[in-house]
Amino acid sequence: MAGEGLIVVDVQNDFCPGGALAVSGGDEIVPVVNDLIRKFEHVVLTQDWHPQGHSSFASVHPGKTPFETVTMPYGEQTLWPDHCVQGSAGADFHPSLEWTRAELVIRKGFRTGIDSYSAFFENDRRTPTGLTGYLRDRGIDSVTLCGLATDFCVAFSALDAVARGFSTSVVLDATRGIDLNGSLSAMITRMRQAGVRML
Ligand code: VGL
Ligand code: ZN
Repeated sequence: MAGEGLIVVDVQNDFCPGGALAVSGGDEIVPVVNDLIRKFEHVVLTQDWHPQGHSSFASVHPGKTPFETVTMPYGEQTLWPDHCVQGSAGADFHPSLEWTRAELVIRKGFRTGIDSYSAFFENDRRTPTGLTGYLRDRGIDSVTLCGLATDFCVAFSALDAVARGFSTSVVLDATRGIDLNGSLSAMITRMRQAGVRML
C-alpha cells in the first residue's frame, strides 16, 4: 500500500481507563488499532506530550475546573485535568499497543502556552508540526486515522489532513470519544461534511 499512511493518535495510558483523562472504552480499541498497524506500509504515531504546568491544564488557572473553557491569545481553549506530562507513565503508549513498526512519532502540545489537538497544526491553527511536509516528502497522499479521542485529536487531525489535500479516512471502530456537550456527533458531522470518509 505505497502512498498510504496510518496515523495512530494518542493511544496513551492517560486516555485509557485508569488514566488522568480517561476516554470511556479507550483501551478497547487497542486490538483493532494493532490490526490496522499490521496492514499499513507506513505508520505514524502521535503522542500528547505536555510540560508540567501546561496552559491547557485547569490546575494552572485559578478558580477553573477541568472541562471549563478559557480564552487564550489564539482563541477558546477547553481546560483538562493534568495529563500526558512529558516522561510520565501516563504519557507512555498503552502497553499492548504494537508500536514498533511506526516510522515516526509526532509529539504535540510541548509548548507551555499552546495546546495542540491536531497532528498537523497547533491550536493557534498556524504553527505546523511538520507532519504535512513529512508525508508529502515521502509520497504519502492518503491517510487513515484511528486512536483517541474521536472528537478532539482524531477529528482535528482528520480535518487538517483533508484540508491539506490528503485523501482522508477515519476508522470509527478504532476510536473512542470524550463527548463534551455533544462534541462527538458534532465532530463526526463536521468530518463527513469536510469530505473525510468514515469507515
Ligand atoms: C486530547 C484533550 C487534551 C486528545 C489531548 O488526544 O484527544 N484531548 N489533550
Ligand atoms: Zn493534551
